[in-house]
Amino acid sequence: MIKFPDDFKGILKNAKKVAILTGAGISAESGVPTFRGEGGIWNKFKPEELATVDAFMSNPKLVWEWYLWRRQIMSEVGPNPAHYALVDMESLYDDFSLITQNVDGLHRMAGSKNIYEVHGNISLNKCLDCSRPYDGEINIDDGELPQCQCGGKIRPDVVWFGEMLPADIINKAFAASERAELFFSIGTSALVHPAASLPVTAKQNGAYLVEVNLDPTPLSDYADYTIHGPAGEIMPEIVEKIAELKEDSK
Ligand code: BJW
Ligand code: ZN
Repeated sequence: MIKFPDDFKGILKNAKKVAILTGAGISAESGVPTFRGEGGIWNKFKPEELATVDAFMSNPKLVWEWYLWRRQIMSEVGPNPAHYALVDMESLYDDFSLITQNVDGLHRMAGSKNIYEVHGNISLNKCLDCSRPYDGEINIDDGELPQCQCGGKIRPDVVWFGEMLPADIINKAFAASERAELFFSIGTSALVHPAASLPVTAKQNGAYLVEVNLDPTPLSDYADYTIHGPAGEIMPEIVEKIAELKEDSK
């Protein structure tokens, strides 16, 4: 059972503009490994070995093996109660933006609408050189890696370290954070920038900042309210409370 202090209840009931930032932790209960911490995929693989252009240039087969392994996991899982709670939450607020660092597509699969995927989508491919989308098969078994018509190497359409985030999407994510009255940071270690700056931007612009995470993060002491626990249990309880508060005030 979560506690609902008065200031939290007040903002849940009265906020009109809400923004959410999600990270790998929201998909953990679906069976998608997180990046860091216990069970994190990067306990086995160092990020700088795999999620950079340099790594891809020097060993594209290894990087593709990693992505195909993750695609396989993601093709076998579905949204969990936290994803579905955010679908319901969207229907309770006039201005609702769901910013996700996740590349797994589970928010879309659950039915959320106003989504900003700031780190791309693992199911898409593009050319390393000209960025043209590529929807052919990726078959790395024969040693031949897929190539664009321009001759460039085909890569997953995700954002690697040292790369710019898609400008239109991250700009909209910052705008939503600046105007938010209520901001939730859910299941992210809040370490990777610029996404990790979004909750700070929101609070600096007057939002009430809530963190939902299993463990403490650099944001925990800064947030107005921090709830430690699994997102799949916490988020449905919060959304049920919002519906109840709004119903009572009718
Ligand atoms: C649960 C749970 C449950 C578990 N319930 N909770 C400013 C300061 C310092 C550095 C930088 C800076 N600005 C830029 C940088 C450099 C760099 C960066 O941030 N480095 C830091 C690590 C120090 N950033 C970049 O390079 C970015 N680009 C950029 O800034 O471009 C401009 C530029 C260019 C050139 C030079 C300089 C600037 C790009 C970042 C791209 C990140 N890409 C990845 C890979 C995506 C593709 C793929 O999936 O393979 O994105 S890295 C990886 O980390 C992935 C994630 O989206 C991201 C964040 O991870 P997330 O989601 O937070 O997951 P975890 O695992 O870290 O945390 C899970 C959390 O859930 C934990 O807290 C658990 O406790 C919790 N949890 N189960 C609730 N059930
Ligand atoms: Zn190309």
